[in-house]
Amino acid sequence: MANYQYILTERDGNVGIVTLNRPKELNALNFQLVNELADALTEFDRDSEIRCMVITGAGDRAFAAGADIKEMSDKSPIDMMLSGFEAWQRIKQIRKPLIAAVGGYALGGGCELAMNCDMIVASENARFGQPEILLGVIPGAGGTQRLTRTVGKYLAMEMVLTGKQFTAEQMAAHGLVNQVVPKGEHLTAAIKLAKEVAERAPIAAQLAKEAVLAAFETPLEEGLALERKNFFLLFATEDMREGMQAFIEKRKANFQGR
Ligand code: CO8
Repeated sequence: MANYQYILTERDGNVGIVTLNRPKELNALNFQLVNELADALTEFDRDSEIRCMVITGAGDRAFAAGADIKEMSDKSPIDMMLSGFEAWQRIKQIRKPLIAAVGGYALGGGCELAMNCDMIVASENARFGQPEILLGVIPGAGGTQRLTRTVGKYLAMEMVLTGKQFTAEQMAAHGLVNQVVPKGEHLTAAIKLAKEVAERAPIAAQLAKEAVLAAFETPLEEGLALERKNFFLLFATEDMREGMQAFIEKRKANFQGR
């Protein structure tokens, strides 16, 4: 792994972990941090040993309190366009499952980063919000779209129009959080979930992620066609033979990612 300034990377078995590491600034997402994050995730995505990834924030106060307001405050639209968005696009294109482990604030770009992940595990002190309107702007990394498609129009409107914070329990009740765990246990719980995913057939996991995400972007017929194509494709894998044979032989499958 490259030498990063604002993130830490580690591996735990087949799980790659990236920690946003600006705890004094509540892990505010400056441009370099988001770039480093995209680089690290891309590297784990290419690494055949890694089957699932977890993103978390350093310290106990925040996952990420949003884009770095101090860095953004004097930027022009073109600055934002040129330096801000390519890295977010790269994060969106990660093929392996991503889990957000959220403790403390997940605000603005922090909430959007969590929503770029495929599952969200949060501790009971987690707070989610889209406070951009308090700064005179709106979410810019998918908040208006992913939030609305997940929690529905009315709660999304309340979050985006008031900038208010919501608890992990509230977000879980609206389907944005998979698991709420006691304070300080979000990373352990996320890694446990990641290891469960990492035990599954890796190619199937990637094609499943692609198919589920297609539900956000395509009409039903097109999504069903993609699902069928991915389903048929998996019959070309050794893991499919292994999975079905293991069932027949009443043993645990040993998936190789081939
Ligand atoms: N940017 C920069 N610095 C921050 C940020 C941030 N988003 N959040 C916190 N910090 C810094 C504070 O300035 C402070 O630094 P210092 O000690 O040098 O004064 C330090 O972190 C600790 O923060 P506070 O003293 O404010 O801590 P409090 O406990 O009083 O408050 C809050 C915690 C409520 C989280 C408060 O810090 C806050 O409101 N932060 C800003 C939250 C926010 O508005 N986030 C949205 C930002 S806009 C955005 O995310 C748009 C996304 C677009 C993505 C696309 C980009 C290309």
